[in-house]
Amino acid sequence: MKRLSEVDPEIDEAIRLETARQADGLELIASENFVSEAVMEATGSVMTNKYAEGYPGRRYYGGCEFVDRAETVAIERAKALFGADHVNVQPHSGTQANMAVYFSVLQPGDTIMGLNLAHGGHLTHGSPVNFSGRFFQVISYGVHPETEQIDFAQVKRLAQEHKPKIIVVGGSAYPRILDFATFKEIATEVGAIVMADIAHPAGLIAAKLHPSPIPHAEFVTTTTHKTLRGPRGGLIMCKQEYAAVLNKSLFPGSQGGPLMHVIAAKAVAFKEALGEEFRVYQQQIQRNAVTLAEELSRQGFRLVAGGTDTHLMLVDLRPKRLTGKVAEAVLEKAGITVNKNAIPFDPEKPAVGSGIRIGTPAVTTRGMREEEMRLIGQLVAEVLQEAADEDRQRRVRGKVRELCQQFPLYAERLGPKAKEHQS
Ligand code: DSN
Repeated sequence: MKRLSEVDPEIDEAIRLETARQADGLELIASENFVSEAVMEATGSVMTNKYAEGYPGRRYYGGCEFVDRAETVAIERAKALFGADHVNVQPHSGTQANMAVYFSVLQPGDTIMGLNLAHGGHLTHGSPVNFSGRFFQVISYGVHPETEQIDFAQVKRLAQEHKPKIIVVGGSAYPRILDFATFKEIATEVGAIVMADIAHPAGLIAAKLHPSPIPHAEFVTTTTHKTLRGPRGGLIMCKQEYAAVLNKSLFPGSQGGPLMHVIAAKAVAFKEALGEEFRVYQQQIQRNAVTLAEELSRQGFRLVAGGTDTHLMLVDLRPKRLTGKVAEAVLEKAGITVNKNAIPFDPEKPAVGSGIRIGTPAVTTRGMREEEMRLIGQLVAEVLQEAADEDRQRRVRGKVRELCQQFPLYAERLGPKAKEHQS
């Protein structure tokens, strides 16, 4: 069989350069991580060749004996990991997981409530530019202007007034603990279903370092590739009474053939997450986030909601007279990858943003700990103190490279071209 480098040198080179970019820079995007070699091997396996519409034992294709085995193992492991009644491992993404839940219990035009995207929510929780905002009536709740944490008085008032069918709990830029129990109380009072979207804290929840939504939510959705450190994909859990309607809503309702190679890789990631090492890893993510937040505060940055309980933090750059867009760009020149992000009550457009979001899952996977977090906080400050100073960016780029070399990533996979690119 011909190797990729022979068949398609252009794509081979792009992959090698991306491998080098990942190895050679500090990945602080809160939703990214580095999977294990075992997860990557399953993702790149022959299971990509198989059509398997349906569910284990009830497929629309022959030859499903072994993919059935992989999917059943993935389901059982996810149930054990989160303590869920029912699991569907087929969503291709978090968005498709959320879509399948909505279409299992809602009709177009029904009302949903979710956290405002500009306050840390997610596109699929009712943004007008997303299917969720186009198909449903959306009532957004937000954070309190003083605490910058979820304003439960507002959640309660809006829920009583609008009687949503679903209350969505979760988001993509909320640094504090999600209080699922209080959401459940409000939902019960107004007859709503709770859907917890735990895409961000899923790993912390699996490791029991963040409260679990399972006792409080009829549906729980997540991606598998953030703190959970699995392949790129989605997952849905629900109470047994919704199992049949949910499965139908996912297939044939909103997806066709499942990605069996990704499902096999999800199974591998869940096995890893069930081990003791994973708990230690999640504890370190949290400690690293707290340490980095403290260092950034010491360096004079304002953190939204006063800091973090999780793996991520939001830095308000307005006091530094910087935008998120500029900060993202100059940090990238220094080899530090973050994303611009809206902060609550942001005066800037989303494409500019007044903040950056920073997360510790990926650097923690490399083995970095508190000492490195303090150094990273200082490097971020060094760059942002004089954002126009290109010498500074080059100087920090060198320090970032040195730090990354002490914590190698996929070292054995680096081909000669990637190594050239690194040097
Ligand atoms: N885009 C993801 C994130 O970065 O948080 C959410 O879907």
